[in-house]
Amino acid sequence: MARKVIITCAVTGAIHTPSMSPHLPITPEEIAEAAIGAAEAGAAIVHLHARDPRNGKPDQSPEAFAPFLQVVKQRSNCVINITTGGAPTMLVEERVRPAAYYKPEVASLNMGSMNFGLYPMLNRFKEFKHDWEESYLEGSRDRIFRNTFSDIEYILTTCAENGTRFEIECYDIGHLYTLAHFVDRGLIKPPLFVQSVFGLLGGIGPHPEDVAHMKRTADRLFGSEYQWSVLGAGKNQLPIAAQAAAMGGNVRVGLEDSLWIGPGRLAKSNAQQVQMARQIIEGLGLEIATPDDARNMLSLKGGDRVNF
Ligand code: KMH
Ligand code: ZN
Repeated sequence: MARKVIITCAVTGAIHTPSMSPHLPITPEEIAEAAIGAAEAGAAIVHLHARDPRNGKPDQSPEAFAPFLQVVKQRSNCVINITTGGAPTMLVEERVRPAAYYKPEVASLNMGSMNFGLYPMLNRFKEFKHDWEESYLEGSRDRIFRNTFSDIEYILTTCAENGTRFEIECYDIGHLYTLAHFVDRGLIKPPLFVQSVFGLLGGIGPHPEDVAHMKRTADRLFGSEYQWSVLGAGKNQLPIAAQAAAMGGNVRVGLEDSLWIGPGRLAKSNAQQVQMARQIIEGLGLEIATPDDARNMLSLKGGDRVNF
């Protein structure tokens, strides 16, 4: 039997701003269409953020999520993952509110405080439609994406009692050790879903050796008790997906992580990146996981046990 590979699609996020691509989903309708399109193309999990439809600014109020959560749930069986990362400008109490309220099957969980450098994108993008965009990017020179031990514990205790499990985002090797610490304390239970992030300025780089070292370390710490997934930022997205799929991993794509489908070519949709990931996976003789496969692999509670 071919191994099954979970494709996660992160459709909008909080890294890119509306002026960077006309294809970045902004409104609830666009976010819903993007998520449903990604699921139809083969994503088992959709990772969702919300934005203010008037200006595209990241919005972590539970009300901002309501209009698309219900639509995606009605039109797709995909696993819905709600961010607790929100944006690096937000504090943890604000960031956790949508996941605490909607009790999704999966929520993201960021495993360490770090620099989160978005300002190099100012070299490429120079004209902005909305006032907040340039200062948001520029401000990342002096901003810490705060995820202290106490922040992580707060998210874990708030969400775990709802049966929500986690997409555990690890941007460096030390984050794997922080995860091992929380596993030792019994606050996170296997099977772990480790989303390792490569090529984000402030975290580990995108070199194949970085990917191999992440996997080696996670194998040593978690053995068979974890599912490994990768996310390559920007142009690293598909090369890292291909490397990790060949090494036994799962993959994440989506416009949250990369606006591109090839050198200098903007992706026209999230589904286009999912199709590309699917081609790579199937080209390797592997199968894509359905949402129910992903539920089995990650021991999720089921799409009928959420609060939306
Ligand atoms: N955009 C990713 C690098 C979250 O939503 O919790 C980080 C992320 C954070 O996905
Ligand atoms: Zn995210």
